[in-house]
Amino acid sequence: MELPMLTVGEYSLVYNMLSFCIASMVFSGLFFIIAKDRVAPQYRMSVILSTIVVGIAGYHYFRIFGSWEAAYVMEGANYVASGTPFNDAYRYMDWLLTVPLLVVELLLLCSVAAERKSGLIFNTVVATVLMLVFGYLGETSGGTSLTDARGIFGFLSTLPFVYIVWVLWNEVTVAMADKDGHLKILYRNIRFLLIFTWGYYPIVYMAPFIMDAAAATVNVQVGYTIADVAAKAGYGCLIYAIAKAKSDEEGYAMA
Ligand SMILES: *C/C=C(C)/C=C/C=C(C)/C=C/C1=C(C)CCCC1(C)C
Repeated sequence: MELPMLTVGEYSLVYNMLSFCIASMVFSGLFFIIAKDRVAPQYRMSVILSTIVVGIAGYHYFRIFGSWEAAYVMEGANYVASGTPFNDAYRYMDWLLTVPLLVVELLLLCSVAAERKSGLIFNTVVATVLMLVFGYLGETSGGTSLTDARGIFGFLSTLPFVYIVWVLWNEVTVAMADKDGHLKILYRNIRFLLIFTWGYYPIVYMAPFIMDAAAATVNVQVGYTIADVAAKAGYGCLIYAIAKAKSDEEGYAMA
């Protein structure tokens, strides 16, 4: 992908968002490690998976940040491509590891019956791989319209995406049906967080369809970064809150 010339403001916006994201991932991870023992042992795996997710993302954002710095140099009053390519693969490698883990940590808190659980995990994990492989092919195709490779792979990626969101929405809906009060509200919140954050990725992906190259580059980087903070660190906090509420309900007291 050709890197367009950016103004100092555009370049710095991406730079600062990447930096903000590293801090969010590292310190939410620290929080999850410290808070883990406050939930009952049977719910700890979800909090552990949250820690792993933000750890993997923190590492990749560190690499994306370095790649962004290396990909641009100042020329006059603007930033121009240095010749070192910007590595988009870090983002997709990150998602390939973290998206299945995010799916699993939520399913673990939904009390899915044991005989359905492994099948459901298998299907959703296969769907995430398909979603991301198609997404990567479109993202790196250099396409900018609905009818070229970006549009076509984006469409293919959306099919498994709809399946995953549908499964998670249904499982959370079933899990919250017999709950009330605080716990029900938390389940409802994570269902909304899921829809709004996951739904935001395909919208960001469409930026090159409607914007010039500089605006699209900035919107894609900033958009995915905001979505990742909400869908990993924010989601992890809600996962913790649900695990804690379930523990409290069952009378668990930290030793
Ligand atoms: C932590 C990272 C997360 C939760 C990433 C989620 C990514 C998606 C839901 C991406 C979806 C896409 C489409 C549905 C179509 C266009 C291509 C993608 C990969 C951006």
